[in-house]
Amino acid sequence: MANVLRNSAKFGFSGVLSQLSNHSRHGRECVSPCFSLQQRNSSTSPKIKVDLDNSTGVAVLRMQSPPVNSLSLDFLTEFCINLEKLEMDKSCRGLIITSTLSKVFSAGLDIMEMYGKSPERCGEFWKAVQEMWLKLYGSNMATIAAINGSSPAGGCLMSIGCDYRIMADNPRYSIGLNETQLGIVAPFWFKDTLVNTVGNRAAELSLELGLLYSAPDALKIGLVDQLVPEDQVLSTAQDTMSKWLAVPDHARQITKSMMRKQTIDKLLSNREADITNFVSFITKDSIQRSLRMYLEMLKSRKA
Ligand code: CO8
Repeated sequence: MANVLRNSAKFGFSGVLSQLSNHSRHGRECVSPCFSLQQRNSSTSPKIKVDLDNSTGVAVLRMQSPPVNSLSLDFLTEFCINLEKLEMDKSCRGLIITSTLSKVFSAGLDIMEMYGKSPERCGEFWKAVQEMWLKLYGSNMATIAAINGSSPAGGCLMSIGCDYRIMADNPRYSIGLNETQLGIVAPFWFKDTLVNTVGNRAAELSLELGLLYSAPDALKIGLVDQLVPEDQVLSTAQDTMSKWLAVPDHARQITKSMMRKQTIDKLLSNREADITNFVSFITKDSIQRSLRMYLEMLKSRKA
């Protein structure tokens, strides 16, 4: 989408359209899965596995970082590299994100990356969080989160960064931006993404109270789009993706850009200030104390 936007400035709207149709990865060519001709490209890095099916143009990115797919600096770096590779691969038109772990999609940001770390390291970490969101929210690919477990905080951000969300119909799984429960504050671009997904009032309640929604409640407020039995999350995502890919790419991409550009630009033009804010906030003694108490609570739950 970043390319579409750049070209839109350079060539004007019709120029972009003709450019796009020249290189068209047009929807209807490869929507129906043709298993006999299926060709797969796989890549595995320690925390992420990607399978691209060349016959459908759909990649499945599996997060496989036990115990909870927390978003550490290493994880985010791998995630961004994989996303960038897929974005540049003209044969890839759709991306499904899911988890290999039982019960957890992603536990969100790795709290250990925010606890007891130097300001420099915190800044580097936050830049990687921004990068993950910018790449995902602005992706040219159609993106679907196949949420097969709990997805708090940064896990929820990753889910709402996608175009569509399918969640396992399991009342034990929860999703939401629960930052205030940790004594921290979701930054404006987390908030904007949530508002764009569920509307202002639901976002306000959700953020102030740090609510984690059960799967049925998440469906009620529109935080997820569909619930399906747990063993059908991925197959439903694949079926749904074929509908998204039936729409010509250029029309879908320009529309997506129209919906999301303002939100993305807001972070792009405040990126450094956002890093400075994060670092000065997270390194405060009072916030470090809140994080320590939260970590202790997580450990004591197990005991
Ligand atoms: N980061 C680091 N470690 C974690 C995290 C995490 N986010 N979540 C869990 N862990 C650890 C646990 O401490 C535990 O460690 P150990 O085995 O050493 O005791 C291990 O992972 C397994 O955890 P559980 O036993 O709790 O696993 P369950 O399968 O029972 O539960 C859950 C999985 C539901 C994901 C549960 O672990 C949980 O609720 N985790 C906390 C999730 C959370 O609150 N994340 C918020 C992170 S903050 C964020 O993403 C946005 C921050 C924005 C910053 C803005 C500042 C300005």
